[in-house]
Amino acid sequence: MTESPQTPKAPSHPRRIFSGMQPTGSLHLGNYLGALRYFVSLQEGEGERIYCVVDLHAITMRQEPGAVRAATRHVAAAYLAAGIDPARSILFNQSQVSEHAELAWIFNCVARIGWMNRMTQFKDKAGKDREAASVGLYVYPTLMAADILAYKATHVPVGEDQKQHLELTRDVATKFNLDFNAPDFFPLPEPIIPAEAARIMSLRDGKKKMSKSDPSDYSRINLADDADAIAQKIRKATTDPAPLPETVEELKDRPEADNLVAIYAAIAETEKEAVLREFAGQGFGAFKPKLAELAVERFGKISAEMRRYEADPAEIDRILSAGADRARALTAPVLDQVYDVLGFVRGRARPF
Ligand code: AQP
Repeated sequence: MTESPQTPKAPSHPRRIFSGMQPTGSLHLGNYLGALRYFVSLQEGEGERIYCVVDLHAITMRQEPGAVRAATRHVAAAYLAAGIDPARSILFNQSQVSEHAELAWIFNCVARIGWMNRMTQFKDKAGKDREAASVGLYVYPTLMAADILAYKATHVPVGEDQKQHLELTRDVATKFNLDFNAPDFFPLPEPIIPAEAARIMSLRDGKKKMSKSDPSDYSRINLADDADAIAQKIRKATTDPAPLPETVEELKDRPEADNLVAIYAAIAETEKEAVLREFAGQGFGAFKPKLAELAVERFGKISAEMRRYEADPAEIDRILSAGADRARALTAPVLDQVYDVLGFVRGRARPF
């Protein structure tokens, strides 16, 4: 059948979803509400799903080897407890699939220093003493581009904070395709950032995002926290003395209040407006116990499942290793093609 001008062109790259999380500490509510819950729901849709524990990213900051290994199992347990099914998604850790690092080197030679200098996450994470930051932290975005493009992934569910890195991934793909005269070799991956995806802030400081590596455990609700810990952290969360207002605009200069309302809305899968309609005029003495109740109800099962998985590290290792075999089957041919494009030979028995 010939293609008429009306027939939409078939996409040249099949839909493939890739995303990852760093094993840098305890996974928290922000990781879940901003990203992980979408990883799970995407299992219902079309396209292959590849979910990674990005341990090579973790070592861009100093880590104890034993801690990375434990955190890798912890993140894998969180994926599984949240509902990632290894039969429907490929679940593995990055360091077992060497093509990620291999492609990252090539992308270091494609990306420009000026691009890296614009990355806000480097500035945030390096802090004041940039000279002392690792080179790996600086080129973190090229490794992320390699993670995605080693699978020729077309869609990447991420939190709002990762949008800039995904734009850089598209720039790397575009430049590679152009530089090596390989049109459409790499797809230009699209972010999946649902409109309602929440950016969850620290329970201690409403202007800082909730983060795994925040030294204060009271700044976040960990997915592994039990009911008592969740309730206690919400009770102690920083707030102001005013009651909840009637409109979202009135939360603008009250970051901590805004954050707790946003968390409630995200867990209840509703809008902040709806939360304010229910709680306007009430103080935090009334609101916090309701939020704690909701959080315990929603996360109690996940945290119990996490503890169950974490009690069996051998089973987690088996799942990661089987996932890595499946991942390698996808990345090896892509790297072979990349080497061909570059004029290299990749470990195959043919003359140079
Ligand atoms: N506070 C957050 N709100 C919404 N989404 C968030 N994400 C992270 N924090 C929030 C999303 O979770 C995914 C995994 O993140 P990551 O492991 O790659 O690292 P990160 O973004 O640097 O997350 P953390 O928790 O802040 O870790 P550390 O402390 O190690 O830097 C991403 O999709 C991210 O957007």
